[in-house]
Amino acid sequence: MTINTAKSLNLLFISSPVGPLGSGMGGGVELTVKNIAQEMLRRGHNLKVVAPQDSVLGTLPIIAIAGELQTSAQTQLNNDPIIMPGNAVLANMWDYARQVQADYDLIVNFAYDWLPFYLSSFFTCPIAHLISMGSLTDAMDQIIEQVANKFPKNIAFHSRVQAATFSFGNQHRCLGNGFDLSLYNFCNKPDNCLGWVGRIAPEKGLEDAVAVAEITGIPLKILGKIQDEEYWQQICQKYLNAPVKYLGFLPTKQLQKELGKCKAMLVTPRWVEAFGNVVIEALACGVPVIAYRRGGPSEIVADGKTGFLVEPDSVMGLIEAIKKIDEIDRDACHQEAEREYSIMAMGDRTEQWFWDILS
Ligand code: HBI
Repeated sequence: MTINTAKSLNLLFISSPVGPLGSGMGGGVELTVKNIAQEMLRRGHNLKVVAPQDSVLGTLPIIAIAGELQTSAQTQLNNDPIIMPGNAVLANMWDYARQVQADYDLIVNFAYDWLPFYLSSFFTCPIAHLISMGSLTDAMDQIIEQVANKFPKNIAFHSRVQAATFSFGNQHRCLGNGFDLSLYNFCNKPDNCLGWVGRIAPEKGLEDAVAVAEITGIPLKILGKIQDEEYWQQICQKYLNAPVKYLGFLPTKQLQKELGKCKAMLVTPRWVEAFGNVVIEALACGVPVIAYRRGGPSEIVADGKTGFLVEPDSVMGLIEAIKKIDEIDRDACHQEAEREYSIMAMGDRTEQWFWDILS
């Protein structure tokens, strides 16, 4: 069947079941869904976003579904069984998709959950899966591999290093990510402070950034949702004198205003971050990024050009890099974001993926 690429597609996006869009519980996937949806509408496609109730996504058309939220996959152990709560919002979202699938050309799954992959063979409408994290559990690895074998075009990752955490990953497309860079203002004159942005949870390694603040005395601004309260309290107790300021989970407009004033952003993941949305947000504001050489951020930061890559888990490595931060041209950071990670660049890669699946 020849696909007329001028044709507009009818797209159904199915969001993550871990929290309402806009709550911050969905982490990076919230921004990913919003940005791709916004760009597909701008390109003239028709689109609806199915998401847990109380989701808010700007002016995007949401179909709100009730039900129990899903446990976050990161909290699971490698050989944990698949857990489905009673009246699961995940199941309810996909039952809705089943009912309306005839009205759509393509369903796009953003959830890192077993069910959407398992259902791929039961739907007549093709399902595209954008994988939001690296390998976490055996059960997810197995079901993703089954779909990758049966529908090889329908699997995409954000980064090569994330794809490489799956044994079958290197045969699939990597989309990077994209951001509405018009929301981020370039700041050329930073204050003497550092920034850390992300979900506050153990896999994000915030304690290392706080340790840097305590050792160097350089103030650290912390932005993001406190997902693990106990973990946050432990850090506050352990680093009582560190010059840190928690600014909360801010909307993009305020986040970029605070972030832009930083002389560098520290990225301290303990796990293989699939991508690193916050890295792009920093670069877009002209803020160099000092990141552990681990996961998605190590694929985005050009060492010595848009920041520095550091020995993973080395606080001293972070401090050494901070001393050299003036070598980095803040304008080069902004340029890189524009070239590779604009919403347009991501839209091109994503639309190409959709046409590939449908061709
Ligand atoms: N856990 N079960 C589950 N499902 C998801 O879709 C999911 C998650 N944990 C985190 C997450 N999605 C997002 O924060 C990704 O952007 C990482």
